[in-house]
Amino acid sequence: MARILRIGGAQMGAIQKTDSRQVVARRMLDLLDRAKAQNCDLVVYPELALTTFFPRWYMTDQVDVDSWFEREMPNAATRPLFERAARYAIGLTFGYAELTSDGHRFNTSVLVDRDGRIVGKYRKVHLPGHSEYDPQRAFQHLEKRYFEPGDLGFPVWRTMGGILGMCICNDRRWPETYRVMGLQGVELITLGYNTPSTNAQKSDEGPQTRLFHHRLTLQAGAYQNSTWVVAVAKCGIEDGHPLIAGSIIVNPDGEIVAESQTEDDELIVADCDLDATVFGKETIFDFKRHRRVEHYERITSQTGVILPE
Ligand code: ING
Repeated sequence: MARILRIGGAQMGAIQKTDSRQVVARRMLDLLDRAKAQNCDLVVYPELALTTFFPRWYMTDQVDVDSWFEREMPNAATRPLFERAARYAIGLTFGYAELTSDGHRFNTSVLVDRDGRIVGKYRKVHLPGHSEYDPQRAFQHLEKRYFEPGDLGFPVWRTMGGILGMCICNDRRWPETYRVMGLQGVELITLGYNTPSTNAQKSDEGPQTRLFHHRLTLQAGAYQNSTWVVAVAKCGIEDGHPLIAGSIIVNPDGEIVAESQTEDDELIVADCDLDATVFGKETIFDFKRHRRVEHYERITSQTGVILPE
């Protein structure tokens, strides 16, 4: 028995501050066409796929900030993408900045099924960076300024013959992200990311270290929860600021089965057999047989460290 989903990781190169959503949408449509040509079932786009990574810019005027947000989804810029994907019977996930009708702002990702219906929404829980201008940093990372922490938890959805979940970028660095979905039986997790190639606070940390931590966390999350993980970059140099590429598809054994080779728009493809998750879930990571929750209390009761006497 095999439940194979052919996954297309639609890595996107740089989006400049002046690039319109319409120009970006055309690039996304081109990647969708490439995915169609390779008979993909689901296409995964990056975090904040419609615009440049605007949290690198310090803004004080809310009108300027809100110009980076979407008030409805689909909307004028994305409707062609939804319509063509539905015509192709291909599912999508992609990230965007969400401004809700009651005035809340989230770093959001949606899961769209083969009929073009939004079946799942996730709002980024782990927001990195800071909320005020930090002159010590080589560049700003103001996600805590522009977004609220996600209020939907880490849901999973039954769709496309399996159990799928989403997270976003910094979430991948936190083991809780994968485990909460693992405890719901997740078989494939998609995520987009925009990761600066250098550390704004540690000048000697360059892209190689960034790429090492990126792969490490994804491979660990996949293996420790016996799930597929599909991670797709927005990369390249945006207004002088480099972002890592390294889009990868990781199997339930934690092995990388596909990886991008460029820092541009590029489609990586892999056949992901969701049944490959079963052995791990029934043996080494059979949570109900092996976990000892009576010893894990600190994980949910404590936020920070409490040092010993
Ligand atoms: N970007 C980065 C990420 O988590 C970051 C921010 C990089 C935080 C490296 C810590 C270390 O990949 C986003 N958008 O979360």
